[in-house]
Amino acid sequence: MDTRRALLAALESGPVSGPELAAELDVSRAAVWKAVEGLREEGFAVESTGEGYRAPAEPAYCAAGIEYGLDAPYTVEYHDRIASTNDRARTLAVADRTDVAVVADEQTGGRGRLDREWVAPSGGVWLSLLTRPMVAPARAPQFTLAAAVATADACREAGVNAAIKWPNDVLVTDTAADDADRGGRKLAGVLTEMEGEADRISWLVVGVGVNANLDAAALPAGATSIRAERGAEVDRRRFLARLLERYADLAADPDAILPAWRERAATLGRRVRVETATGSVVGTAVDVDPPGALVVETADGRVRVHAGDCEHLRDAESG
Ligand code: BT5
Repeated sequence: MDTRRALLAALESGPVSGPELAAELDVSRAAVWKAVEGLREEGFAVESTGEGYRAPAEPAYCAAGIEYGLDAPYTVEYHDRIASTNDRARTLAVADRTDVAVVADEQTGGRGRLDREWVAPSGGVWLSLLTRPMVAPARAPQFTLAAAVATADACREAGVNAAIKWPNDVLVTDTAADDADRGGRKLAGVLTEMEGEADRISWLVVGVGVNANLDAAALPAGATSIRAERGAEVDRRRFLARLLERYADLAADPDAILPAWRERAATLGRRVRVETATGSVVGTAVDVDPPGALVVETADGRVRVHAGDCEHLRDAESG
């Protein structure tokens, strides 16, 4: 472990003195001091007290702040502003990095699926997680589902009644206006990108955009934010840590992903219209099959849809 990481870990269990830590890590006192200064420069305001160095009571939303107390095997790279965290994670993938969470306060060129624009002003949670799971490329969709589950759970813990619309949207669905909203207001989306060989993913970037502390007015029509829903700011540092921890747990236990997704789904049991590359499929969404296909009961029988845009229909609507 490098000195910075070791220092962060040590601060978790209370104040620690420089000389003590230097002895423990077998590095010079100057190296410890440099690590402290480095954390402060990142925005993690380490305090100097009579008992030694102490973590700030309210760590800032920055790389060290997010890593502090994080129980997931990722390092964090933080940007105040960047074009797209997914683009940055792809660059890191090409540079042979892995297990990095790229986080930005603001994106100027955020992307949705099919090169659609993703609006990402300052105040959101914009994340791209680079990993190299040892599975076949065909199983990549399960990570999109896992990210949606992790996001929905983090939103629920923040007090927002979130549910998942297949395959990648996290929605708020708890108002009488739901039907008028065509199934809910969009709180978050997931964009998964990868490169793979025949039998193995070489890198996977799971991009998650959550409208955290934003005004609905700054977002496209039909979108909402955690702040707008709960009427108060969410602590983005804690929120993101929960999301990453939940995602790491699911990624390590793939059999848990589909059952968890089904439990949080707003789509199952609904009438849907799914626009796919080969036309639209209308019917009742009845299940999700591995690795993430939506099973739709249509007038002509069951259809499995692997990719597309899904719209929830009112029950009487036939499309
Ligand atoms: C998505 O695409 O929902 C995936 C969004 C992924 C964004 C993250 S942010 C971190 C990472 N870095 C990136 O560059 N991207 C990822 P899709 O299902 O195609 O939905 C896109 C559509 O959602 C747009 O066409 C708009 O209609 C709408 N939209 C755009 N910005 C939005 C926002 N902030 N909130 C809700 N809806 C939005």
